[in-house]
Amino acid sequence: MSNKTTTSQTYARVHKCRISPAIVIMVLSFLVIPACAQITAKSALPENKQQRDERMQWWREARFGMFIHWGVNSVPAGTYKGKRIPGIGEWIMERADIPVAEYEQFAKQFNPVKFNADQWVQIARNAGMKYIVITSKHHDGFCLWDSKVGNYDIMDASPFKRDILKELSDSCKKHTIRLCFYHSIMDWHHPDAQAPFYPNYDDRGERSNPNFARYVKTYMKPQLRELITNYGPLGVLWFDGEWIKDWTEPQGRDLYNYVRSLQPDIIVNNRVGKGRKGMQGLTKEGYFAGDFSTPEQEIPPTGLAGVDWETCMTMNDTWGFKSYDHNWKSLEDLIHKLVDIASKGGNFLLNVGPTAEGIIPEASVERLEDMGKWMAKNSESIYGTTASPFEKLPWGRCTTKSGKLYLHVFDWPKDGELKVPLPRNDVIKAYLLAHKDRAELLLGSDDNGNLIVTVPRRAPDKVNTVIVLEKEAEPAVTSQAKDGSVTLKASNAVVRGTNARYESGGGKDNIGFWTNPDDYVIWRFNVTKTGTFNAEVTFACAAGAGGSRYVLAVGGQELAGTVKDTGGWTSFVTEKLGTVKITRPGTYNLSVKPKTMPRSAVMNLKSVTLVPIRK
Ligand code: H79
Repeated sequence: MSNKTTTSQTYARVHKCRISPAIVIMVLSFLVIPACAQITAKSALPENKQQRDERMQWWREARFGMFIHWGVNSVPAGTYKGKRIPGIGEWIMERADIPVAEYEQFAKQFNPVKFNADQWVQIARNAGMKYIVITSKHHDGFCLWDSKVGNYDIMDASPFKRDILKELSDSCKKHTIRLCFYHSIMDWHHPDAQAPFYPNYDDRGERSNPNFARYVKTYMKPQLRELITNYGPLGVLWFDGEWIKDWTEPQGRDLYNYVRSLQPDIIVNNRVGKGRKGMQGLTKEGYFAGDFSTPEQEIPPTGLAGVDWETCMTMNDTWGFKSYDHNWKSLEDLIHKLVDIASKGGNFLLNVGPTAEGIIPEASVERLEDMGKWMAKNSESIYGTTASPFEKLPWGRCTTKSGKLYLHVFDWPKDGELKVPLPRNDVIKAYLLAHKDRAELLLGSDDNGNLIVTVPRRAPDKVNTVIVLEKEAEPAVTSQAKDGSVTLKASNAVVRGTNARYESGGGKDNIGFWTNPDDYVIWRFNVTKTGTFNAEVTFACAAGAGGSRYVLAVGGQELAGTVKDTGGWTSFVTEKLGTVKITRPGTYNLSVKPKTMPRSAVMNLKSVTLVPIRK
């Protein structure tokens, strides 16, 4: 298999909406199907977009998870009968043509006495990972839990006799990590599945086992029921080995529905059905079983609008432990990959392959610890972010959320000037995410209208320094009323500055605390009925506080106003300021900016109304 990874610097603009969690509501509404439910293409279940968004929310926010490939393949650890077997370690049964009965002997030697679920979960947590996906059963068919449906499992076929998945399930609950299972549809051990195909257990879809339906009905599905009901609630069921001839898209759909009927909010990968395109893992057109795409050992060149995806990847060249694979990726490479993926709107599922003793290899632990150190300072730029708005950035990557851009600088500018393709005016301030004092970085622009951030001469973090850009908030757009008037209320204004803010209650419904004359307010509104309008300002000002002068600007026109005493901070009056002409339909800004503030405050501003003048 190919171990190439793509880290192309092209991006796509991806926009996803996030909805607050309401899993209870989701489950209820799932049971009571709304008459007008819009059926999404991705799911076989009646689920509308909002319900799907709620179900996917934790996963989309998590961005970083741990894959654990573990089982009896860690006993041979890449060597069979004294020979080093090429390829990925968990495939040794297939690669070395090991007969079932012989392979079963490894199960008898699988006694991972050093396994400590808490330790593993801590390693994931400290790395900043939010979920763990462990192989409940890999292609070799060995089960890591106490299955009542079969006896090729940790209790009945190995000397260990501890329920590994139960211990992990308890630990994950304790440490608030989501537990997820990888489960292979292909099974090289079960006589009704691929076992009789020895020595080609994986014949790439050539042959059928006439009893495969029985395996699905009496073995695989009951086992999945055990996993969901006894070890859940689960985060994800991560299927694999779906390419065999015996597996079809309708079976995939049926399995998807089956696991979701057992746990309605469970998330299922696209390998449940036949929809994945090779190792790139994206779902083909027209297929819909599964909730997310699964690129394996590669990162897509761009993000994909509206597609949930997760790249799974090894830290060396094997998933299951191989004693002699020391080809570890560097810390820098791993952090860059995590960020590259986040900048394209995907998740990173990074693998560890523990030994037959139950130890996660030291090389993996070190890298995870170091990723954790970076995450401890910078995870705000990963969790809950969405894809970069930029096509390409020569120095690194960008992630974004709620009015902030996170610039991940891989290549630090030697001249101390970081160029960002954004207008200077779109940005309020910039600071280093890892610096607690959030000292503001100097902002400027070049002749081509690019933002220039002046940064320290030396990179504060050699691997990846994150610079936060806080963007100007965009005011909501107010529409014109039927009569053509536009009422801009304080509650809809965006306030820029340090002191002024919206206040309400006790007769107040206005911009107040306006004690800094540099603060100003801005609205956006839409005009369909053009014409000439009277601009009316509703405000209040306590006796003795008046006299501030201000400018109301709209559509390139300015009207001057002077605040008079109205008798109290809640004694509102409406004053006509003058007329403005709006000759084209469109979206406009209206701002109110103080010029002078001779006393303690500017005013309490309740609203600005544009009233059309009838001819
Ligand atoms: O569990 C790990 C591996 O053991 C398993 N997936 C990860 C997560 C795996 N890696 N490689 N393979 C399985 C080999 C499968 C390759 C192929 Fe195909 C199957 C080539 C042709 C059929 C996948 C499906 C690529 C094209 C179609």
